[in-house]
Amino acid sequence: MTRRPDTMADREDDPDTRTGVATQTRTKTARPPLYKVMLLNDDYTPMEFVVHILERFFGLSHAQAFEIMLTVHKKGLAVVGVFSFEIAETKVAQVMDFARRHQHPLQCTMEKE
Ligand code: TYC
Repeated sequence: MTRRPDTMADREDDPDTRTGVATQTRTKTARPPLYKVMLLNDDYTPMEFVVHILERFFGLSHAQAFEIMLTVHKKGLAVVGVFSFEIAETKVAQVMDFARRHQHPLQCTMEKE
């Protein structure tokens, strides 16, 4: 049997060295970004009002709401929940609107996690 010199054709036949254009695409499964919703402390909003907001808009128990309110009061702010962009935006709007209607200066913000 005559042996041909090593050529590109031989390399193409070898499964370990085959060259070509990769056509397989990665299926994208990236999760959407999440947003932290935070309450900020101030000197005027009554503690019970903040507790009520946490129960009403964030579904927290009275005990959980009181605990988070105290964290905000002592540390200046706290994350009260993590949501998709649209849900976070809605929570912030609900809190800000409710506080404004009751003439309290309470501030609620959101930030990408
Ligand atoms: N610091 C307020 C007070 O002493 C209470 C308070 C808690 C206000 C949390 C805002 O997000 C807040 N009455």
